[in-house]
Amino acid sequence: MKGKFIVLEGIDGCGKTTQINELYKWLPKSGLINKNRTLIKTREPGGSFLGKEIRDMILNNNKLNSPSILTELLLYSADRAEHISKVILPALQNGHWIISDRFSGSTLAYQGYGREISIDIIKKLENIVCQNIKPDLTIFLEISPEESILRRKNKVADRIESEGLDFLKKVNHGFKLIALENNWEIIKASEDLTSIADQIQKLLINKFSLNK
Ligand code: T5A
Repeated sequence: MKGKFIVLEGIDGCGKTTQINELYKWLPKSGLINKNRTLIKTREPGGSFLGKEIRDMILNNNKLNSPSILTELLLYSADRAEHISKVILPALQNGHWIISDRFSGSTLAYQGYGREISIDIIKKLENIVCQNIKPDLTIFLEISPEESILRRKNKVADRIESEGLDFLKKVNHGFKLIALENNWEIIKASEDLTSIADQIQKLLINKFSLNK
């Protein structure tokens, strides 16, 4: 039996990590996952052994040695290829469940709409990288770029987070278009943590309940 692949997407600080941690506590008790299967919590970039090194390379805030935008795209793609081959694909083939903080939608939003690399090129690259793997469910946590910046004001920004408001606006616009085009579930993530967690749980029950 194939496992399930669930992805949370959104701009920086929208609450993906917070909600994935909530899901990671709730899902094993939910009755949705078969008893002999496990739940894997992962992220991009950095979900594989090699990916951790790629993550450091991409997010390192050394302005003098920033990668070109094409190199940046290829590094995110290399991270994803490794993540899929070594973590996601084997887990799904063995019936396990995966929740991932970001996936290919982030590349379309950040490198496509944010950096303005051709969407067509990114989609072609993703076809190679993703090896026919598609999430069973993607949830877009939607907050405004202004709120994103406010939420992260006490945190040291990584290289991508340092791009500022205008960049974030382009990425957010991209995420909204991608979400509509791909029928992602959209949740207003400016609400309180518990209400968002409840909405995510309801979505999963509706989609994956064995009684349906
Ligand atoms: N990237 C990634 C690309 O450019 N291309 C790609 O292909 C991929 C995969 C990755 C960076 O790389 C870029 C995107 C990113 O810039 P990351 O580690 O995923 O980096 O970074 P972020 O998404 O920026 O991670 P953050 O941890 O900053 O954001 P989260 O996980 O969305 O948010 P979270 O849960 O850590 O919450 C942020 C803050 O808000 C509070 C939390 O307590 C925390 O302080 N918060 C709330 N406050 C009020 N109400 C709520 N409902 C809240 N929920 C959380």
